[in-house]
Amino acid sequence: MTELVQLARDNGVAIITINNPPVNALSPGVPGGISEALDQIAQDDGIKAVVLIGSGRTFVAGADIKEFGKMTSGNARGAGLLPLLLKIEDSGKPVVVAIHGTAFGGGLELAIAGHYRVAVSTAQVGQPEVKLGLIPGAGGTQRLPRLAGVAKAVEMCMSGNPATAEEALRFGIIDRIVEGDLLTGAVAFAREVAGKPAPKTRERNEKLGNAADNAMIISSAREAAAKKQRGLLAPVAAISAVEAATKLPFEEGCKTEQKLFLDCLFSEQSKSLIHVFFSEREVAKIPDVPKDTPVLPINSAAVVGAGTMGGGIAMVLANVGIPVLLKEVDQTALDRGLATIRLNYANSVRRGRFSQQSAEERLKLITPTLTYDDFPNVDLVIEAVFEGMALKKEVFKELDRVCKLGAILASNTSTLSIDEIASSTSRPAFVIGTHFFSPANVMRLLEIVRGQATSRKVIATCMQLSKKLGKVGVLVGNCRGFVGNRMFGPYRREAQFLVEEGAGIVAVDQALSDFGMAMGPLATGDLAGLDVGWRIRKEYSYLQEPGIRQPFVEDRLCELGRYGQKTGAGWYKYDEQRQATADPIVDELVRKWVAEAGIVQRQISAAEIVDRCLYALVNEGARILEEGFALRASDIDVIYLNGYGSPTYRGGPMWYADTVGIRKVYERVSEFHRQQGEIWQPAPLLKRLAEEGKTFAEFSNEEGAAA
Ligand code: 3H9
Repeated sequence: MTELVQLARDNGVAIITINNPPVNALSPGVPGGISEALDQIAQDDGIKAVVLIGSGRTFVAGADIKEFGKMTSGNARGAGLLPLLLKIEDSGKPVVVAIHGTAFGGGLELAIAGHYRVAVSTAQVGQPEVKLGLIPGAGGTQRLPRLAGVAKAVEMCMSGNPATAEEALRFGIIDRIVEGDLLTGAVAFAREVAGKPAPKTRERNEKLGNAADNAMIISSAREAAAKKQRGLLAPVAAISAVEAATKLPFEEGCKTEQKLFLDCLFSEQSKSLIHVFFSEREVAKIPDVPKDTPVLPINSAAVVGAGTMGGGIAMVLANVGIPVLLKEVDQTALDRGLATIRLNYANSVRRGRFSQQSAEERLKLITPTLTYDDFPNVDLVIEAVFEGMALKKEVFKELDRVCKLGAILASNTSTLSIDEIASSTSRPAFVIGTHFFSPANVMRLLEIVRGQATSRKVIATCMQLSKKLGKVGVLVGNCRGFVGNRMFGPYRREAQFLVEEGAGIVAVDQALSDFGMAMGPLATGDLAGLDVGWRIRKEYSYLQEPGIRQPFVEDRLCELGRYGQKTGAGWYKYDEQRQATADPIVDELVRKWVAEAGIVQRQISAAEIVDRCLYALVNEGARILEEGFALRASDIDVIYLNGYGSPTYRGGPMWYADTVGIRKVYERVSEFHRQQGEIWQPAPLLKRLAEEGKTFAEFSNEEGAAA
């Protein structure tokens, strides 16, 4: 037997332990090891029952995702698992699977091939394959409905969301929740069932329901997938695979599942989603801030500014139990901020996210204040005042005066220089950017901006804190707009140019929404408020190079008071419920302004809209990468996926460029350069990679960069 699987005996019960840290993935060697153990058990007359358990922090988190990239149509069939699962099911001695941590993907498929399952109360079970663009590929779509019923199986396989132990018990996925030591409980259970006939999951057809009910379940699942999982192939395939379980005998159903699994496995979507999975873990790895870097305790915090962002950030902190002071300059602003927080919490209670009691507890953790009196006690301050350098510097000067040494002073600025802000303090090593995205209590992204002097300890603390807050923290360098907004500028610039050149407003947004973006760029502007960018453009107008084309329609809309959703009109017009409709007045105005500017309009295809907007992102991303303001291309992808509504199944803009082919992207960018002038100068890195036939991913792996 391999080191990955161990066999022990306890008075007539065999204990098979999977030992493949960190998550006991079913890497090569694990299925073989279990199979060998079963062979030995079959020959040992002294053994009456079997317990299968995982060592370390979890049962089995699934197939080894790293192996998927190596699979070809020749070697991918069930990744060697299917025969093992039949062997477990056919074992003459009952197999009790003991679950702690997670039984995910192939891990749950392994578990439900056993005759019984016991779990600790904190365990979770799930088929998260769709999140990787896959479906269960080792019988999960066929066995799960036989245990949990068709509706629950469809829900789990199409959403990828896990069930708690309690839920799993209720649905028949597990048979008992064990209090106390799991192995002891599992062995006791095994003794209870030893010698009795053991049920084979694949023969348990009683929960498969009837044709009419199943047709309803399947059709409403398809409808929901089309709405909520727009553009994703795997959920649709998962539904079809469970449908096969309701219509075909087990073996035939497994064949259908295999075919659908392989279609998914070799799809571009799955490769992109697997890229996303590893990118989101890679992001935490910072070459000069290793895992063992000491961190500072964050037991209390303060937020300066109770506007939309400040209030949201205070909620984020309170949500994880960190008491937070919320400071404003006057009572009216403070009251307004608190009222918004109360409303947001009430909405969460109404939507069933948490209980009234929990909302009250969170609210109690937020202490409103008009002074800095209690600031000397806090471990972290996040400044979220109006976006203006003079004001930020004033606030930081004050924070420097009142806060204890060792407190982290963070700014939520979205564009301004962290170094300049830090220069107003006597402790730039403790100053950092924590750029939350709106709404702060919802969006997962947190750009962590490293200044020249920011200490490693402070970076490590903020990275750790981001995880605690349920955010994906991405370390970026200190350039204007950091990574996300610096790239968003050219992206939105192109959207506006396209409108000036003759593409309709709706056509621009529709093309990008069809590409998979959560929202089109013009509608996004309306949501964020067009006046925000307008003000920033005015503040930085001295930086604009003369002779470089600038979009002008949005500024004109702002001059007319059309700031977007908040004023009921922007690119679109909005009703009371903030539902957008096209506004012919804007079309008319655009035509007039464009004619006055001497721009001749033309027909523009959806493909050109997508290329112009996406490649503007990519070209700027390439500059950021080469200049070292992002550590790797995949970090940029993580930013776009979690903060800007980029579709996960395209893997983020840099990955998308890799999949299109850097040479092709470079040629198209060069074409835009010839047509549109200097703003489309290809990034030197894009040119180099195109010439060398390389990808952004290869650049990151080989050369890396220092943020
Ligand atoms: C599948 O099973 C298909 C089947 O139907 C069968 C087909 C035949 N493989 O997330 P963490 C690594 S598809 C390889 O930071 P946590 C991860 O990269 C699979 N590696 O920890 C990281 O490495 P590093 C279905 C894996 O405690 C380390 O483990 N299963 C795998 O926050 C720690 O991970 C899934 O989709 C894996 N399966 O969360 C489950 N899983 O330290 C995917 C993890 O080098 N996994 N790693 O960066 C998860 O959801 C979470 O990792 C889990 C732990 C909840 C388990």
